[in-house]
Amino acid sequence: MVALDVTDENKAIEISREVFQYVDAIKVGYPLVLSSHLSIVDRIKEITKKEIICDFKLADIPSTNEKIASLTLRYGDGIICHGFLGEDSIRAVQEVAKKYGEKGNYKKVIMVTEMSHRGAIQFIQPVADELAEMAKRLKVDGVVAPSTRPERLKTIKDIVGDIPVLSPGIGAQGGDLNKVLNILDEDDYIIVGRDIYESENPGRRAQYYYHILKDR
Ligand code: U5P
Repeated sequence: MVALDVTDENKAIEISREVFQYVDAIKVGYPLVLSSHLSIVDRIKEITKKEIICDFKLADIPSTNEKIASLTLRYGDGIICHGFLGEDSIRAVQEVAKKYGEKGNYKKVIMVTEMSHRGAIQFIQPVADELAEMAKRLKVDGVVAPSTRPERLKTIKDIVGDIPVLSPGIGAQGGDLNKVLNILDEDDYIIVGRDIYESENPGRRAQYYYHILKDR
């Protein structure tokens, strides 16, 4: 999954065209959407025909989460929310996704357990296992867990079982793909941003990851 955190709409489109054949999904976040519009998701989808996940890390009370999720899922195929707000905030997002599902549009609700940066050790890590247990209980469609700390990735993966893991931290954040390859299954994703979109040839860089993952 490529993270398209560029702040120029045209650049985002250009990179999408270069990398789409090597990725399973595209993740957009605030950098791109705030510098353009949420409808950029439609444009990228039209070009790539790939799953688009909106990484908005929802972290609010249920009724506000619900509003943000309703607006976001008009465009994205999935939405990432924080788990530390508690069960009701996640359930509110799942309710929205369910309504879309009833109309035939499956939407994924993905929950953050432990983040990949160093600061996550301070407050999130101490409760991350419990968050993973909650994710499993709520049957979310995916969880985010760090490639920067393979042992934590493994623990969280063991807790969530068959729920797919989305793992950022490879490349720019120092995570080593070789150290997580044997932890991740076929349904899991690595998320790579800067190492692809800041490279001289994003297409070739995405292809590099594609081959490693495909040939393992
Ligand atoms: N992301 C993380 N760590 C997390 C959750 C999400 O890095 O724990 C997101 C970042 O916001 C970025 C992408 O969009 O994943 C990683 O980008 P990069 O470090 O590969 O450039």
